[in-house]
Amino acid sequence: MPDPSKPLHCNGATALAPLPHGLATGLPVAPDGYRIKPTRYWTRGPLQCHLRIVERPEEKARAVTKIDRIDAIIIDVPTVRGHVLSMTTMMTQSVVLVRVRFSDGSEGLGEGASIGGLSYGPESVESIKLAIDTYIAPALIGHNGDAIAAASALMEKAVKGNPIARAAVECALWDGLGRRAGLSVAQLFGGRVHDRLPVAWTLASGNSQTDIDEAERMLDIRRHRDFKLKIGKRDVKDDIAHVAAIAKAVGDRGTIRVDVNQAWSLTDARYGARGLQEIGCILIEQPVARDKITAMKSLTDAYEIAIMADEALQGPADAMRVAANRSADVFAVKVCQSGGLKPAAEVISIARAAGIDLYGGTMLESGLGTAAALQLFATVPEWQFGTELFGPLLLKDEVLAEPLEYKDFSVTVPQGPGIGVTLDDDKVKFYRRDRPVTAKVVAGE
Ligand code: MUC
Ligand code: MG
Repeated sequence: MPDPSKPLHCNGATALAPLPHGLATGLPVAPDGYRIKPTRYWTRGPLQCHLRIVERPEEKARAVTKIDRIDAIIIDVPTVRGHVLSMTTMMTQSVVLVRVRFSDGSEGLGEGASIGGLSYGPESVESIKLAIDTYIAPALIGHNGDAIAAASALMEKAVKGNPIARAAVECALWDGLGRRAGLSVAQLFGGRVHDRLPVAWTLASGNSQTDIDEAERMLDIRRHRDFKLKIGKRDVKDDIAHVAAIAKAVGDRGTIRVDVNQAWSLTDARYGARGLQEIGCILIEQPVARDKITAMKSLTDAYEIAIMADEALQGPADAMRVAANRSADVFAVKVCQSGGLKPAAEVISIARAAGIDLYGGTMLESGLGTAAALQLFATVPEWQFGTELFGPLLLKDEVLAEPLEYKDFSVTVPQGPGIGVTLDDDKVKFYRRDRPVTAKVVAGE
C-alpha cells in the first residue's frame, strides 16, 4: 500500500478525467478503505498532478479483506529418535507451513502434515504444496478472506480429496480472521471449555526396553502417563508380548493403547484384540485397512477393548459412514485429515450425536498445527480418551517463537488472537527444504 504520509507523483495527461476515483490507467489504485486524492495540478508540458492517499473510515469499515497471496513451504525437522511405525520408520518429520497475506496487511498461518511420506496415506508434503500452489491459491486469490465457508467451498470445487492441503489453508484463514477480530480461534468456535488438555505420548523406538525407559522418563517428569504403542510391524504374537512388557512396567501409573496403522488382516486383528484386552490395553487404533469398515464393525461388536477409527476418517462423510455402521467406539479426530478446523468440528459433532467417544489425534504437526488443533479441541467438553497433541515434542527443534507449554501430563491451550502462536522465522528459514545451498553447507559443518 502507498504511504499515506507521502505525496504520490503521477505523470500523464489522460489521468485527470477519472482522477476522483484514482483508477485511471497508470495511476496507483487505492486499496479498499482509501481513496487517491489529487492535491496539485500543473499543465506545463504534459499534464501532471500530485496525489495523496487518504483514508475513508466509513468505507474502510465496509471494505472486504481480500486474500492477496498464499505461500506454502516445506520444512524438514529431524525427530528426537527413530519413530518406528508398521509401514515405515521416521527419522525426520516434514510439514508444510502456509502463510496467507490479506489486502489489509494482516496475515494468517496454517500447517499441513502427514507422516512417513506416502506410506501413511494418499497425501505427502510434496503433494500438499503442489495442491496449494497450483490449484488452491489461484482459486482463492482475490476472494474475501473473512468468508471462510465460501473459501472452503471454492477449495472443495477446485480440489477433490487432498484434505490436508485444504486444511492447511483453511487454518490460515481462521488464524487471519481471529487476528483481525482480536479473538482466538477457540472463541470463533464457541469459546474454550478447557485451558489444558491431557496429552499422550507415543512409544515407538522399536525396542521394548527402550520404550519402557522412555515411559519411565515421561512419568518421572510428569509429562505423559498415557502411552500409545506403535505396533503392526512384527508378528501379532510378538507385538502382544511387547505391549505386555510395557503395560506391566507402567502398571496402574498410566494407560496403554496401540496403533496398528492398518497393518492387520481381520484374522490378525481378532487374535490381537483378544490378546491385548487380556493384558489391560484399553484401545486399538485402526487395526485394519481404512476401507474395511465391516471388519472394524465386527471387532467393535466382538470385543470389550475400544476400537478407534483413524485413517478411516478423512472428513465428515467418512465419519458419518463409520458412525452409521457402528464401525468404531472412538474417533481419532485430526484437523488435517478432516480437511480443516470446521470439518473436524463436524466430525466431532457426528461422534457426539452417535455416542462415539473422542480422542484428539495428531499428524505429528509442529507447534503451529498442534496449536490450531488445541484451539478447536479446547471448545469440546469431553475427550474420553484424551489427546495426543505431542507433535512438537517429537521434533529435535522448535519452530515456534514461544513453545507450547507441556506440564502435569497436559498441554496448555495458547491464548491470544487467532491460533495464538507465532513462528520463529530464523528456524523456519533454517529448516525449509528449499533453503539456499550455502545455508545447507554451513548447517552440515
Ligand atoms: C497416527 O497414525 O495416529 C500420531 C501419533 C503418532 O505417533 O503417529 C501419528 C499418526
Ligand atoms: Mg493412528
